[in-house]
Amino acid sequence: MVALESTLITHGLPRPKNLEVAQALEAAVREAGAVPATIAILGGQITVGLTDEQLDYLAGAENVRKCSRRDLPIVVGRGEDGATTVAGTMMAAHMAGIRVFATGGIGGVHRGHLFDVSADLLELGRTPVTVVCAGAKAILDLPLTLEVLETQGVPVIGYGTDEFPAFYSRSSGLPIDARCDTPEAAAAIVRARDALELPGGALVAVPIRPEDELPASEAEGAILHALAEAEAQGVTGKEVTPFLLARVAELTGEASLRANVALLLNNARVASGIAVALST
Ligand code: PSU
Ligand code: MN
Repeated sequence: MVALESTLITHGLPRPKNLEVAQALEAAVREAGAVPATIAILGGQITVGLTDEQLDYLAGAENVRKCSRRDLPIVVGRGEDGATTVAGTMMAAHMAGIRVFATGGIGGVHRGHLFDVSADLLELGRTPVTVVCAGAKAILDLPLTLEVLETQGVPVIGYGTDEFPAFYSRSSGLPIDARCDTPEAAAAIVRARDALELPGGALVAVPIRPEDELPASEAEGAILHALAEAEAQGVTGKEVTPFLLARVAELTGEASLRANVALLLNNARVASGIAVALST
């Protein structure tokens, strides 16, 4: 089983592309021989494995709350709808016994706002779910994000790479903790973590494929522009990540959106391979 998150559906991708991508991710997991479970909160129920109708509803819903750890009791207690972030999805996946989760990029430490540390990083330190991603979102401070992962005791595995990937582009120049070139090699580390009864998860960082990559210089220009706008407009808290990603997509003429979709599909395939390896 491979968990998939819902914040990217409600806050990450524009309509109607969001539904298309959510369905394509589920299809990619099935093609790779695993079972997808898209996770969200619907009417206060933590829902693991949305039906086609539920996916369709969520993709069209307005003002759905972005749910990290702190939001979960609020949305459940009030019987509301919520889209789970990486942290929220990890929690729900673990409750349901799912060990592998595919996403685009995790949250991290925001540039210039060193106390804005995504709850994703702390969740990775406490919940035993393996998160497959293309690194942390490039809008973040990647060196500091890796520092916090180290503090949290999270092994960072580079999948087919010696470097921490930079989301839209393949390299950041930053080292990972271990390189794995096969699903079995990654599964062996996950199994060891379980056997050692360590509390947290593991991060598998998969670089975007070369043909889908957005040159780092191109992405960085748009990111710097979007960051300046966020400062000027006083965007803060949980709004920062969706704001920056949407602006980067606009500023790159959708090239970042294409890269985002490509890396999501790639991560879904790798996660499925690891889930299959863990099940055998
Ligand atoms: N993808 C997007 N927009 C988002 C997110 C993903 O296009 O907002 C979510 C992810 O689910 C990630 C979260 O877990 O942003 C990190 O946000 P924060 O920095 O508020 O923790
Ligand atoms: Mn944040």
